[in-house]
Amino acid sequence: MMSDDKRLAALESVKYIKDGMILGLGSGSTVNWMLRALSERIKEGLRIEGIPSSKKTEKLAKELGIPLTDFSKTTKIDLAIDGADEIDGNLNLIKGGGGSLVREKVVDACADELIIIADSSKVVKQLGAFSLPVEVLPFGFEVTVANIEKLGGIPKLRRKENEIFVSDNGNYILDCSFGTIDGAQALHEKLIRLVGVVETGIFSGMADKVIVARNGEIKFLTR
Ligand code: ABF
Repeated sequence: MMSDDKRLAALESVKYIKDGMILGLGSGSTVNWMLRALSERIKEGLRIEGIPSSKKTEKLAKELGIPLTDFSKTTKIDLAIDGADEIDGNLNLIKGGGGSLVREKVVDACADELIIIADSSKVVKQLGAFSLPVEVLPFGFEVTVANIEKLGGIPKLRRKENEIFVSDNGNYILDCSFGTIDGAQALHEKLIRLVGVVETGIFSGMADKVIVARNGEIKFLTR
């Protein structure tokens, strides 16, 4: 069962959390399992402070009694634990399915170490089956759509319950199909230069370790 595997990967990641750490808290259902396990460790006396990467994560962390801090208090994150939508053999990631890619990238890039947790369905030979989320400014997003199309993408404005989805940062998300993505970082660099693009869901060269669970077994992927 995929959710059991997500939970297994999450439980394994909590072993890497040490007393006194500042933790980057990612987003998504796999991370939510990690938050629940972390909450139990805190009840047993573990002292950490977390910086959440989305309003959803912040809400659940508060409900679970996980002490939180923010970048106004510290710009040092010892360890970030996050999920992913696709993971290739070089640990390039596609993230953003949950709409939190911008804050996730800020938190994950700041961390001294980034651990990604996932079930095996996320591991792919090549990125691209999952449409690439790109966060864009609402103003003039139609121009950004046209510019992404010129790069060969097929952008689709993300909607939620028939409304345009708005990120925690007040921006829109374009889910862009590029087919199989050969050069993830090169594509990111083309996209990030487009006026109106805030951030892309390509996380290249960031993950230090990936904990993957498949049918109850844990595997570790490293770069
Ligand atoms: C988050 O984890 C997002 O970037 C990504 O979409 C999500 C994966 O979702 P889940 O853990 O629910 O499969 O970091």
